[in-house]
This record gives sequence, structure tokens and C-alpha cells, in this order.
Amino acid sequence: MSEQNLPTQENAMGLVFTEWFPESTGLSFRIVQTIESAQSPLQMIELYETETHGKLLVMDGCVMLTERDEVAYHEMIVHVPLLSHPNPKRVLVIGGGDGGTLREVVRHPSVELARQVEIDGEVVRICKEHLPKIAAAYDNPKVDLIIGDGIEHVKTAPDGSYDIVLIDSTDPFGPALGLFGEEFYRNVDRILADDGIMVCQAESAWYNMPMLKVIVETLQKIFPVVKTFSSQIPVYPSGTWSFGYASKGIDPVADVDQERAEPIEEGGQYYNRDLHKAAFAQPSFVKRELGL
Ligand code: AG3
Repeated sequence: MSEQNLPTQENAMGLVFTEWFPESTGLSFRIVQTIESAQSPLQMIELYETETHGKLLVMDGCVMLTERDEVAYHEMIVHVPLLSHPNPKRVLVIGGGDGGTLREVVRHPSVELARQVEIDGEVVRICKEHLPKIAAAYDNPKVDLIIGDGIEHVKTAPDGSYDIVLIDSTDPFGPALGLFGEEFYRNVDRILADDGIMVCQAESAWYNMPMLKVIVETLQKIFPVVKTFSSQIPVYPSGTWSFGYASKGIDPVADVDQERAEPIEEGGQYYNRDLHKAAFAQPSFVKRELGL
């Protein structure tokens, strides 16, 4: 990172945080206040109060969420797979230390166990303290929080022990790298029940097509049904974010559970059944590149 590309800079606009994308573009926020700036043993975690987007959580220079648009990520990573599945009871979340994914998982009455394996306890601490609306489910009796390595967990969990696995990771470097590899996905397949579904965050098709392609091609070696869907997340690189969907048979568009979807839609901000279907429609360059 060059001198001009430092993430936080004091300039004529005051204090400004920028996430730099490939191709020398970026997205900047005017910062009102720095709330936390902590180097955990695994990564740099920063929390800012912004002028326009509420609180902003950054890890290793990458925007994880803002209070203003986090629903576009959390509602889609959860409700698309959980409403495609006929009866999701046991859900595993890998990563997701801010708690937003868990908050959406526990809204499903069928869920009996929402287990989260997050590698960095410092993220959970900071989010519980400063982002109570996002880290809202940690006290829910369905939640089992494990501070540990998700890669180890999927290696050792029994066969068929989960209905849904959600991979709410950071970008594929540092602590998250192993969450994008074939061995990891093979274990996810093994620990999923026969009607199991996996969803992972899969980067930007505009700025990181090679990674999205690797994810899809790796999943295709293992799962019979592989698709990608997207959500509009203004604060992520390019504003359009991809998710990988893999299942042992369940089609995510044909099988949406209408009755269970209604209260989820009514109680939320972003997800609805029209969007659920539309999210799987992809631009031509993406379809062509991924051969989907
Ligand atoms: N998970 C991280 C998405 C990756 C964003 N990447 C980036 N800004 N370069 C989101 C965490 C929310 N639970």
C-alpha cells in the first residue's frame, strides 16, 4: 500500500477512511470518531462512527459492514438458503463475528441450534460492546458460540450433522484463506445432511472474477447443485456482492417456502421473495465466465 493509499487520512475533508479496490479506485467515508482500533493476534480491527452510514466495521483495511446497509448482506446470506430448505434445524455459521448472520438465523422458528465458529474473539467483544443491534443474538438460547477455527470444526464435526452451513468470512487472505479451499468444502459437504445447503460470501464479480470462478469451480467438483446469487451492498467493492450457493439437490428458486417467508419479509428490511428469485439472475459476462 503506497503513502497515498493509507486507509485513514486527515485531509481537507477531516478524517477520512478509504477502502482501496483493485484498479486504484476506492470508497471513502468521512469519520466523526474512531471508536476502536485494535490489533488482535489475527488481524487489525477498526470501528468508526461515520457521518452518513452509522458505525463502520473494518478488518485488515476491508469494510465488513456499516449500520446503514448491513441488512443487504445478512438477510440475503441467511434467508435465501433457510427459506429454500424445507425444515432447517441445525445451522452452522463460520466466521460472522459481528453477529448479524446469527441475528437473522434465529428469526427462523424451525432452527433449534445456531452454532457459530468464529476464530477471533476480539471481533465478538467489540461488536457486542458497540453494535448491539447487530450482535443481538448472542444471548439467544439457540446460539452456541465457539471461539475457534472453522476449518478444524468442519474437519471434526460428525457426518450429516448440519442442515445449513453459512460461511460469513473475510476476503480470501489471512485467517480466511483456508475457507475457500477444496478440502474445506469437501468437509462442509460431509457434515451436511442429505438435503443440506451451503452458502458462502464470494466476492465481487466486477473486481474479483478469478476468485469467484475458483469458488464456483471448486464447489462444482463436490456438489450437484451450484449457483451464484448477488445482493446490492453499497459499501463493498463495486456495490454488487456475490454469494456461492451449493446443495445436494435443493433448487433455491423452485423451492422457496412461501408460508415461512411471509413473517421473515414482514419483520425485515431487505429480503423478499421477488428478490430471492431475482438474485440468481446474473449479468451475461458473469454467466459466460462461470458457465452457469
Ligand atoms: N463479510 C465480509 C465481506 C467481504 C467484504 N470485502 C471487502 N470489503 N473487501 C462480511 C461480514 C459481515 N458479517
